[in-house]
Amino acid sequence: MFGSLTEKFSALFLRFNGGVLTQKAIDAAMDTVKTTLLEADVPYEVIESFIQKIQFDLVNKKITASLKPAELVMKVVHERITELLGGKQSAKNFFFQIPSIILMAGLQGSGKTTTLAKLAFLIKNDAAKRHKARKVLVCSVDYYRPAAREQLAILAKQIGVDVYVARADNPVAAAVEAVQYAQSNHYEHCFIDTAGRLHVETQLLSELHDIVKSIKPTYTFLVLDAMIGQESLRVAQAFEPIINATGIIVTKMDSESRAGAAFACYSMVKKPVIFMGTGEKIDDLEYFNPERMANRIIGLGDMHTLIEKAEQKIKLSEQQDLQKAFLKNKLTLQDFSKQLDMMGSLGGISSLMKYFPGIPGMKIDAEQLEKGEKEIKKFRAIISSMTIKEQIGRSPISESRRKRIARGSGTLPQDVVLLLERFEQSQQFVKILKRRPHF
Ligand SMILES: Nc1nc2c(ncn2[C@@H]2O[C@H](COP(=O)(O)OP(=O)(O)OP(=O)(O)O)[C@@H](O)[C@H]2O)c(=O)[nH]1
Ligand SMILES: [Mg+2]
Repeated sequence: MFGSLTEKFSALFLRFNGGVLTQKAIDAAMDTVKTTLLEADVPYEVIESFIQKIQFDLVNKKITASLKPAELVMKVVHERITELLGGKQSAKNFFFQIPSIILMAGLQGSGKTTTLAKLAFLIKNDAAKRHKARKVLVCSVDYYRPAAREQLAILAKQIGVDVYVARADNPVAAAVEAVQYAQSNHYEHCFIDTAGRLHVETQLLSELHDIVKSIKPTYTFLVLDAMIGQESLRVAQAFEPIINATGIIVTKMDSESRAGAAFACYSMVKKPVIFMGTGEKIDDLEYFNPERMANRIIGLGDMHTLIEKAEQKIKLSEQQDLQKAFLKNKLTLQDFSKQLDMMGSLGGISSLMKYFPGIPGMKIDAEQLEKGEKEIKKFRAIISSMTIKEQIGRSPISESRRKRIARGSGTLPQDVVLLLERFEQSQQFVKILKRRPHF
């Protein structure tokens, strides 16, 4: 996501390791910060004031025995990036009140419809975890592109929410109709999807203005595509007076994009980024947390988000089973396969890497990564071609069995040997971990 940004920040902190914090060193570091942020498409004026603040902090903060120069620089940069992204205040998780009307606004192709579906899915999923059900209605008031309404209907079906098809022939009346329908049918959340335009246009804005005035949404989200760079600032500045957004959703964060601009929105329009889209799938949506994002940007990793992701995507019973096996020191190939499945549900190695400290800034060989992912796929296929007894270690895997398993999984006998070696290594690892006093 921020590959090069993180890489540069990590290198910057390394430069201070063991060094002394002289004015010359600070100036040189600030030059690096400036070019790094410019490359990430953060607007110049935002960078200027950001750097002034960091310089002020560095000059005014004392280096203590417990804080080395590199750590001090890192701390100051971290604090200021957090502030730039919205501060600690907006780190609180956002939640949707009941009942609520949610309006999506943004340019064409920014991801309004996709994000609407992701939000509806999130609401349903969160409620389901608490054994609750939510009545959600979605309605598209895009009267320019018939396929847009069709797209929303398909997504709604996928996630199991109701679609309202308005009879009115204009977007404002249609939105009013949908909201009235939601209210009289006791829907807890009603989403309104609006039409986008390629550029900011008066007609689009005045239509949005009328919709907002007529339905008075509880939440209005401005959806910004991270890939459009500084254009997103102009969009935010044009939309904001009209829609008075609750917050911003930055989409396509999974692309190696110039997301810096979208993040600078907070300092320009004073509206927080609340969610970010990290892919095309329905659950590729994360709460935006400025402090954790600052961690990721400067290479401290983001284990919190990873753990939350794991909790969301992996069934509690599976986590517990694995934990039990782990504690009993009895990991079987079946458990090993479950571990691999879990990695898969979290998006594979490349996706996991982003959350680990230090790793995002390191150059990872794409070839190695691909090899690792392929290996995992192979291992899962091999284990599923074994008999249950083989999987739980009751039948030793002889040479003839190895051949049979390889044939069944479309792999080679040496792949089976490699899997058994890896499994053995993971057993050793468990033993070492268990010997540690705090485990
Ligand atoms: N990679 C990636 N793609 C996304 C993300 N969000 C949306 N997209 C893709 O962006 C494209 C446009 O998304 P839509 O949701 O149709 O955008 P829209 O704003 O509703 O577009 P209009 O209705 O035409 O104005 C689709 O191909 C989506 O799959 C994201 O977070 N990551
Ligand atoms: Mg759309």
